[in-house]
Amino acid sequence: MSKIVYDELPLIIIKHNLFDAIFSLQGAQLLHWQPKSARSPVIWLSQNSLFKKGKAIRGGIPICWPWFGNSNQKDHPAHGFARNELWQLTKTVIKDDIVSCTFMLTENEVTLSLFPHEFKLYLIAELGEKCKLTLRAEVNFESTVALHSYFEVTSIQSTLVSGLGEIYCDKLATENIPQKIGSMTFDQEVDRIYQQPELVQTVMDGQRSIRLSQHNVTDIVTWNPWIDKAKKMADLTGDSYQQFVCVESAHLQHSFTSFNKPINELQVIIESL
Ligand code: TA6
Repeated sequence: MSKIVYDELPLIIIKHNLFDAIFSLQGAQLLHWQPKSARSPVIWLSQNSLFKKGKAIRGGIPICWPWFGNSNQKDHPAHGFARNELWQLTKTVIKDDIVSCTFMLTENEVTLSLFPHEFKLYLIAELGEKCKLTLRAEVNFESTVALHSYFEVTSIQSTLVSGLGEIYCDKLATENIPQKIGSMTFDQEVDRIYQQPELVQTVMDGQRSIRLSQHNVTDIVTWNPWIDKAKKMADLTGDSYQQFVCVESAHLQHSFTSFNKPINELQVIIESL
């Protein structure tokens, strides 16, 4: 395990006999995970992403907290501040079959100006042939959360996501009607929140399957910007929208934490099959 600085950001590089992984300390963001058994990375990262202080990295698994989406308050960053702040790597355990890293973020001047509450936020990442991510929030105030995961696919047009359930809210005017209820296929921009997902989703692109096992997740968000929106995104190259699909583990419908529920955890286990 080593630490480097890439452009403006400190990265943690892990080379293990079972997998390779990279984290950004900004956002405790998993940027790369490829088990030795996988033919290509499981997690997608844009070739055009910025690595600048305070700027969101395009790809990987951004942590959206203490709010998901756009805030109703001026100057509040989309998807909260957790992905833009520098976390601490507080614990690392390296074993033959697994590497466990615990990252922590707590309040600072910037966060207090946006969210006037003390808090502790932990990401416990357990990497091996599987990738288990547990997000734990300790704050006696309302928050919502999402692990905004970008998964690498051969081609978005040949991708099907199953296990989504049948109830969803579509954030777009023109929705992409799935070919099969409970599954999602992609032939235009998709931005959808599934509100009664199954415990397991599978991302299939015809070459491999990625299985997602969820714990304490109330919503699954599926997103692909498609052609027009991708063209407006400086941190996406040309047709790179075709190489990823976002399938996000979220807790949106009701507070992830609140005064009555000051501690809560959400977890996803990712497997490349
Ligand atoms: O998760 C879907 C979404 O909320 C989309 O609406 C789109 O905004 C995407 O997240 C990416 O957001 P970002 O702030 O990372 O550009």
